[in-house]
Amino acid sequence: MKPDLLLIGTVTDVMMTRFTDEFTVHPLPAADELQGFLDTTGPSVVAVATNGHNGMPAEIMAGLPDLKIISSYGVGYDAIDADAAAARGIVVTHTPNVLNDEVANTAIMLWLAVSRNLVPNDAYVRAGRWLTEGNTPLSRSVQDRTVGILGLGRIGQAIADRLAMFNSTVVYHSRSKKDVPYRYYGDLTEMAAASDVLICITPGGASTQGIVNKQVIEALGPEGILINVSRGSVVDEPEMVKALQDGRLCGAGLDVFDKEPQVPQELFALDNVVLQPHIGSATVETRKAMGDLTCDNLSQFLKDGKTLTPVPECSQL
Ligand code: A2R
Repeated sequence: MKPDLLLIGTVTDVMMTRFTDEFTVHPLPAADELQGFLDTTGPSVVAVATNGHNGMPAEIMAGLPDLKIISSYGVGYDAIDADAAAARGIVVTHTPNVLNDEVANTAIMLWLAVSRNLVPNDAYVRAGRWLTEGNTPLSRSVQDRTVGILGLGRIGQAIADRLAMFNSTVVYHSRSKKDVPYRYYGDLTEMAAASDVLICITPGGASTQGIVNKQVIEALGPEGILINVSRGSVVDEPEMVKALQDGRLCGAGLDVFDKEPQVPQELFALDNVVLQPHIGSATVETRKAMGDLTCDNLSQFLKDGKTLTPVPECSQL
């Protein structure tokens, strides 16, 4: 008898094959069938496979009394109550490191696109306006800028590494000072005031909710560019939208949104923003690596009760 696994969200065929090799897989039932599923099958479910977006709803976790592992596809796990899981002895795993380069590349791509007017210029050429109206306005250089990184962790460091190519002055804000050759700001507003660009790459969740607030946006200022590849919740979205509309913020490159896939409609009318549908890590190569690690964590757990990449809250389990 294979152990029971509850699958939340969709996965690739490769992942599904690996899951079904080792588990009896139960896709998450529709809302009106959920309670029936929890009553009948819930008691035998030992594993959940999910992702950073769908997470682990508390009412489902409560209905799985023998749950032992939640393997999440993605590095951010703000949609999973890891403390509550750890308190029940449930290990939560995620997929750190394998996506550092990809998300860092996405951050740089967004910054270049916003600074150099990539999207409006492309539209200009396609509309035939180059022929009739001549050259477009000059853009702003990404060379020799001060770039503030909010969250100098695994991905933040990969972003900093890339910034050397642009002769950037890298500064950062995180909860603690790191042993790195970049200036640390304990105060985010102060860092924003000193930065030409603010790149957000912290986790989401309560501790970072809206920390890029009105004050930080004002400090970044009318010449400043905001790049968000972390979570939409990190930025006060209504304040950001107003600042972009009023020219109090120069531009923004956004891969994430507070209520995604809903995006504030006001942004659609703005030329100074580049909008992406949360694709920071979404390449064939990186998503494969994330899928492999999601499966490897489950396989390892079945083998010896250990996991490869538990979240910090569960590292002592
Ligand atoms: O705890 P610290 O001092 O190491 O700082 C972490 C920082 N961070 C914060 N900074 C300011 N205020 C906070 N409340 C706060 N909470 C955390 O974010 C650290 O420098 C960084 C997170 O780094 P890692 O844990 O290595 O995460 P990784 O792999 O870089 O991914 C970051 C996020 C994910 O959670 C997803 O939301 C997104 O990127 O894909």
